[in-house]
Amino acid sequence: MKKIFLNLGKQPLANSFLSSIKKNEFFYNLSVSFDTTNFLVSVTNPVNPKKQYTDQYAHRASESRTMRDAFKNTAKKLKKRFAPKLVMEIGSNDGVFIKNFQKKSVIAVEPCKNLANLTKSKYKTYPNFWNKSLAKKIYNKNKKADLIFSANTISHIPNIKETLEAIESSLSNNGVLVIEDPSLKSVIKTNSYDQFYDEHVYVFSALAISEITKKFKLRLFDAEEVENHGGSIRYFICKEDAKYKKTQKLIKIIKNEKKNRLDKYKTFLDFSKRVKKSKKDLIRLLNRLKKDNKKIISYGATYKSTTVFNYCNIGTKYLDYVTDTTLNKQGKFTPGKHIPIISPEKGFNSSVHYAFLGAWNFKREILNKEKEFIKKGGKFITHVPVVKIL
Ligand code: JHZ
Repeated sequence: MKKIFLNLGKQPLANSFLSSIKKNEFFYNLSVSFDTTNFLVSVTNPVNPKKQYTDQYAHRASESRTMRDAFKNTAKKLKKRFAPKLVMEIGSNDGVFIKNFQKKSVIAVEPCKNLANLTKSKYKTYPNFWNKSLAKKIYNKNKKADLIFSANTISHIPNIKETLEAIESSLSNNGVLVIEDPSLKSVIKTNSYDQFYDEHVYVFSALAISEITKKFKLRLFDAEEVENHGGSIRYFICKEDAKYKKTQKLIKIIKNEKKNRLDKYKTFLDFSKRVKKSKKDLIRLLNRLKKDNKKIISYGATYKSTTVFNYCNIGTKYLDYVTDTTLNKQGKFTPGKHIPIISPEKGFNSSVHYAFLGAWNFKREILNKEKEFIKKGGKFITHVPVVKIL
């Protein structure tokens, strides 16, 4: 049974960076539920993917050094462990993962045409949504895949049933599905409620993945906690009768999730109380800084900050602008709150007193890069795990 535990109010699409401020912007109500039967945490009423994954899609996975390195290492490890002959990636974005494989051994699936265009000249790229009919088309033309990889994508597809069925039919007998998505344990522990937005339809736990895969002739046999995006889990899944044995690592992760009570509704109700407090604390801090005439900006026009700004009602009253390195976000306005986005070269300088870490998941990379700013007295603000000045 699905039970709502969090209401983050009216939200725009996290990806809808605006070229000009328009009046009829699309908003939906963002509430999050816990399913007491399979432990799945999901957005209660998901948005139609056709509205989200358009040819205007903004996020480029290779925009941070941290992620470029992470994908390179992951590819290396997977090659060594599974020696796949045919690799398929679902949600290949700008090709940051597949570029670590030989051209001929890779199939890319990417519904956003602007992104698919970036990889199609080098790799076999299907510019389509992942579903059963696409899967059939692909495995009829090619072979079945020995490795299906998907980072930050399976959690984005509302129809998990069809997604997993299509994957099961596309895997070779001992093929492996490796998916990586933000971990529920990290979200709850670090109070990162901004991991909930329209695209993050699910925030998975090993408990939930284990339950749900069982229903589709698949089996979770291994998992690994990784630092990516503020704490993610990489899941290793195979067909139910494949050769892989359940690992101790997985058993430990599931045990730990139970210890953290990720199978209990009460855990999420408590989380929801902490989220309300985080909102109050952030507004209080920003009001205090504004009273002292401080210039505050935000660092990284993340999808996550769309949730924070709209839930906490943070607009240009508090933040002068947002800086972001992504070219196609610059010159635009943030969804819902319409804060201008500019390049760091233009906006990240000594006139800034405080920078809210929209990209808190890259805290280490950013603090390292911005030593000069800190040396000159500039400060960062974060809301993860609690609202504070760093
Ligand atoms: P980042 C996106 O979410 C959307 P977002 C998506 N739904 C998802 O699941 C995750 O990614 C994985 C900028 N930046 O990665 C670049 C700087 O300006 O946290 C990015 O625009 N300077 C697919 O948007 C943004 O910040 C820097 O030094 O929440 C980071 O976005 C660095 C490091 C980044 O994902």
